[in-house]
Amino acid sequence: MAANTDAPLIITAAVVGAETMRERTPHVPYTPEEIAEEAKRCYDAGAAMVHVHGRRDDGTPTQDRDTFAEILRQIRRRCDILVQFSTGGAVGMDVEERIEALELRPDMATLTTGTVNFGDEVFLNSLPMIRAIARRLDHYDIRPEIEVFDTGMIDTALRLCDEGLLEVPLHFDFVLGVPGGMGASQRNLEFLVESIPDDSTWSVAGMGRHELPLGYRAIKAGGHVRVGLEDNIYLDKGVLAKGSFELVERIAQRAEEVGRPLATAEEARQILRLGPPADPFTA
Ligand code: KMH
Ligand code: ZN
Repeated sequence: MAANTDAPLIITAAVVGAETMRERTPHVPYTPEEIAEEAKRCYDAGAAMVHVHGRRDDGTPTQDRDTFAEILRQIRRRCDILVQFSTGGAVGMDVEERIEALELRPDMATLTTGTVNFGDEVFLNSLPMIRAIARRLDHYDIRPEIEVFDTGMIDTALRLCDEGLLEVPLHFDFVLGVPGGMGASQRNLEFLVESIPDDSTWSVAGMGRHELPLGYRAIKAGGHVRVGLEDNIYLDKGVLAKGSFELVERIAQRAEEVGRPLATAEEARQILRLGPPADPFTA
């Protein structure tokens, strides 16, 4: 893996997700205030971006526009962390539901370029669905983060570039260790990094116990890192993280140990080639 360990490290905090429930950890935020408070703690710990899903007060996942508007407003009140909306939502949601909040023009949004088994369920992303999401992202001028759960999703993203629906250079996030998706080995990560065009940027999101080791690998390999309770609820074996911020702190600490500086939100905006902030709640 080509390594540029001088380049600032972007830490993305995946603070909520659609699957982690309070029954598993009491520390997962549900309400917009709770999500924004957690985003602020992660920002203070060194995160430059927060990956956002919506929840109702009882914790059930929602991609409701008004919920996302409130989350965005609450985050903007607290700090200038970059805000990335999920367009994956939860399994079973239809495309329109998944992307209705994009009209709020977050800094970035995800785009999963393929279908993957997701535990006992299926995270469905047919080509027409992917194209519809890509068109909506383009309509609002929102840069995608390509979520890669398996190798073919890179090929599909490049196919969409050929079709003119996506533009190189791309930013990829390798989501490794979902049951049904690509395994969370270092070998797989190396293969994926070698499989993307040279001018791409990338991050890794390891599931469960793989989160921190793969994050450490990415720090040394010149990539970026996503951590948080969406992907992993443990700080150490049997020790629940008290919030995503503790996982961000671990990554920040390791980056310091190996001399990799942390990206500020503004530096992350440059590295990820994002446009200026465009949402209605930007001061
Ligand atoms: N909740 C997963 C089914 C994304 O945020 O873009 C999909 C997901 C991907 O989390
Ligand atoms: Zn997500």
